Amino acid sequence: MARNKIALIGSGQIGGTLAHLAGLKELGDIVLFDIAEGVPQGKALDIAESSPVDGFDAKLAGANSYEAIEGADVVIVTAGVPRKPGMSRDDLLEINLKVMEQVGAGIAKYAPNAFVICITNPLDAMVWALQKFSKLPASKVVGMAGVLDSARFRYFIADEFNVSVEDVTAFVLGGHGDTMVPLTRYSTVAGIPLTDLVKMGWCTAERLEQIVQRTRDGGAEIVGLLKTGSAFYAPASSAIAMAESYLKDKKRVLPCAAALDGQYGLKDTYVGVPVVIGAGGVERIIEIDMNADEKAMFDKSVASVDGLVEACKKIQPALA
Ligand code: A3D
Repeated sequence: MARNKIALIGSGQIGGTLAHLAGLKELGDIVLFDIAEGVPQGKALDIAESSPVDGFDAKLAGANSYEAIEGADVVIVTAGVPRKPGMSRDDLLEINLKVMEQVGAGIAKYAPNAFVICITNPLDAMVWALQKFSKLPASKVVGMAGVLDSARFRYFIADEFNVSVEDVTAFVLGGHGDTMVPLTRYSTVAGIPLTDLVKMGWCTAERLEQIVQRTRDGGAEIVGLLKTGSAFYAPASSAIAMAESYLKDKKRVLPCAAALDGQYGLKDTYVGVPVVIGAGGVERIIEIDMNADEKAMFDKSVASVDGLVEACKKIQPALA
């Protein structure tokens, strides 16, 4: 059986980490693509040279031409520019929209059967545009944000309660931005909802709200510390979990930015919701029940995504 092929469009901080993780997990052969000459080639060679030490078999190649991604099973897109301190994700919109146009054309030509995971910000608008530019089926184009936002929430909860991260599940929905919706009612420690843990005296409602807010600000916290770029280890791990679920048909239930076609009363939009990822791509969109407060937060988040999508349509009328 031939190995899977994983193409990484963008070989910066996240792209390089993705290549390393995909190698370590033996997910397949890896192609790093970038417009910067030498960077994808250098990273590919460096990671390949680590393979004898870590004992993984994978071919790694770097490229500056889209032909190299031909026939890829999975394409993970990080091409574009990341945030600098003081920049919001939305400030990136205009530059990265142009990048999505090029990337979409490259995928359409060379990897039309791939499962595509977009990471480029502003996430929900970029994955929406990438699906339009590439014309791939909506079930094969998905955005990574919820896995990362939920992982941050899980980490903060595990740290607060001094329990294993493995026993914390968390649910963060909505757009990937300041309006994301961490759902405490659906987040648990070993199945016990966080709202019950507050009743049991594990922490106060105020403390839980602080953790929720830290989750919303999780990206900015890292940008503020790094000063020269944004988070890349946890974003890469999160996208690899999604790729692995597709390649191994694991059917994991993961919060992802998915194309909605009537679910949650929304159409022609991408927003973070729980989905099942298997060999068919996004095989199912799970519609959870929300109470009035949660629905209000979700609606606010959707409105902010809509605003970005409208901005994309103004910049690129072909998307309208
Ligand atoms: P960075 O290290 O700058 O890598 C981006 C790479 O894209 C660089 O190597 C560029 O040369 C390359 N590039 C630029 N334009 C093109 C193009 N037209 N075609 C191909 N490659 C190009 O950034 P990064 O890896 O830290 O972040 C990548 C993206 O992910 C940014 O947009 C971030 O904002 C975003 N990001 C999203 C999340 C989410 O949770 C959604 C988290 C962290 C970062």
